[in-house]
Amino acid sequence: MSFLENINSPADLKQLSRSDLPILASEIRQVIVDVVSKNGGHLAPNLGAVELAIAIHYVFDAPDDKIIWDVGHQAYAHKLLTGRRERFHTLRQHDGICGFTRMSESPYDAFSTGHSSTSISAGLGIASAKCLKKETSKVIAVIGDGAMTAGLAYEGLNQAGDINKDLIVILNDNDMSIAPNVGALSSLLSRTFSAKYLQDFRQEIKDFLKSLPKIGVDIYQLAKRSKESFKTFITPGMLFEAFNFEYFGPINGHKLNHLIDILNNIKLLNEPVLLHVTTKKGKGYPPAEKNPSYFHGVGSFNADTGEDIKKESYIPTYTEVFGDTLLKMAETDDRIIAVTAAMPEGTGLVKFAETYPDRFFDVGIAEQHGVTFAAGLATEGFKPVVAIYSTFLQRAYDQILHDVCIEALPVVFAVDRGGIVGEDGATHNGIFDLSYFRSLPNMVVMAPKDENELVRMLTTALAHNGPIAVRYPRGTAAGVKMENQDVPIPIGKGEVLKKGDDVLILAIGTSVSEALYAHSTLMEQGISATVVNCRFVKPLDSDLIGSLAREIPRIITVEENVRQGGFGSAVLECLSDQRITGFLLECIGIPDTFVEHGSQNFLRAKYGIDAPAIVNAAKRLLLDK
Ligand SMILES: Cc1ncc(C[n+]2csc(CCOP(=O)(O)OP(=O)(O)O)c2C)c(N)n1
Repeated sequence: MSFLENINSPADLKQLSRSDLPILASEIRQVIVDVVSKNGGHLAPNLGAVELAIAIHYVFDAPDDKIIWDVGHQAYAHKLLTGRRERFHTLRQHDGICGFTRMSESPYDAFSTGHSSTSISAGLGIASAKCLKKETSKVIAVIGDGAMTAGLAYEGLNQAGDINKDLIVILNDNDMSIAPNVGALSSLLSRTFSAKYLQDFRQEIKDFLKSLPKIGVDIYQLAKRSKESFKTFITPGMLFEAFNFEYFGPINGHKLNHLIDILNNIKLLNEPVLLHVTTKKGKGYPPAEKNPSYFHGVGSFNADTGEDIKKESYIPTYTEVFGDTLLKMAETDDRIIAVTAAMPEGTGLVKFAETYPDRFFDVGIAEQHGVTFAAGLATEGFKPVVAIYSTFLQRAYDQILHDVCIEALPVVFAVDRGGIVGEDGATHNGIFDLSYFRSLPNMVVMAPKDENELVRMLTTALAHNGPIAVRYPRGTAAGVKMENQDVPIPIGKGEVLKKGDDVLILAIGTSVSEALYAHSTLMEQGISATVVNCRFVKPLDSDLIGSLAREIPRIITVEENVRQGGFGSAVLECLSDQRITGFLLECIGIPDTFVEHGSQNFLRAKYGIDAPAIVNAAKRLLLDK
């Protein structure tokens, strides 16, 4: 029997001797590779954090001690050690174990995560609450160097250092975000100093200071006396000590004995502490060590070879179509600039980055900054295209409003992963964007029905002199013929795809194909429908919608977005503004709930936003005379 099979809680882990722990680590790695190769998931981050999870649970007493895993994408070992071993094979499946930490899943998940860089703020809140409740248990936030590129992390550090709470931050530094990490902090962290180098450097500084006439010797004496002295002057500790954190490290995050010793010592302190741990992303699985970016988050693969087992599709993804189109457009327009927030691969911009390094900016996990940065570029006559997943762009709502929309700056938002994304679940579904974009004055909001329309919408966006968003889904495109790519779509114009007298189906984005399937099914049942691809959520084609609504007063709106404030709401407002009455309308969209993890198609059926749901709505409307 393996060690892991006997562990049902951290108390069982504590029964093991230290010499057993490396064997346990390799058992955990094997389970992770096995399950992720079948279900997909975040492989490389988890393999890098196995020893960290073991050491933390060996030393601390969860769930009294609170452990917060930033992003939560590296918490699989933590899940295996905290009573979820038997259900782990259900990882990321509907009703199974979530790919991130969830308070509702386990008392050992101290905070729900998915979006980056929240752990220090949440940890500080918990530490402050413990202080008010006079509890002495500990709070540990584990955060990656990638997550440290977000401003939110520094807001947390800044307050923590000020109010001096009992908070342990463990910086899991693997020199990688999804792609290689970016930014000035990253180069500070990756500086490793040999003892010899340090000696020589100190001597050089000493000589330099002493060589300064008069003041030099005094400064040298002062520097020598000061607690920080040279160590903080030239190590990453400098930064964290400036925030009033006690800094330890960097230490090797795969050496269990060392980790456990230092955590046992740190546990005795009652002030803000930062432990800097270096780890290897993908540790222990050669394909992931070799290609940590690819194995950051993967679909199913062959566990023996690391090779993708999905069938090669000749149809590109929407992301690829976007990336290739922007690359092509940038050839003839040197004002086009691409901006990504730590996701060059995910947003299809790798080729752009290679071809136009000067016109490509990876701002780190800093969506807010990325949007304001783009606004700055736009004020100077450039055409920034901000490519960010719908869910992460939620962070930058105020920047879109305040820095882009008020002055109607021409920033293009390429909103990838709009709609249900599937296995990543509630934190990652892009089902709010039509509503949040729609609420902003000066904003144009589009969603293509297929990849050909995506290209035309990008042409439209780059020709438009104001803020404009194009929202497209995760996954393979429709596989349609590409035509009229350079012809922009007139802003606010929809297109009638089918004509019929019984019901009017108004659809947007990928819901258009569901509407067309529904149209065929309804035809077979003797019901004729008009299907409109509305293309724009804002401005709506109010003339077209108004005139059709007068002719066919049984209306269905369809969108892969929450119903609140979305496309259907826009249609209702439009009909009411035109004083149109006497119609029946069903809004099909995501009900007022968070959509959990599961496959995209399963969830579309579960939440009633697919073709059968449209057919049922049509029948209900026809019965309701
Ligand atoms: C706000 C936000 N933007 C983007 C992401 C996508 N994302 C998930 S993990 C990750 C990289 C995190 O890097 P790091 O913190 O160093 O952890 P590692 O994966 O290297 O262990 C990114 C960009 C996210 N989860 N949240």
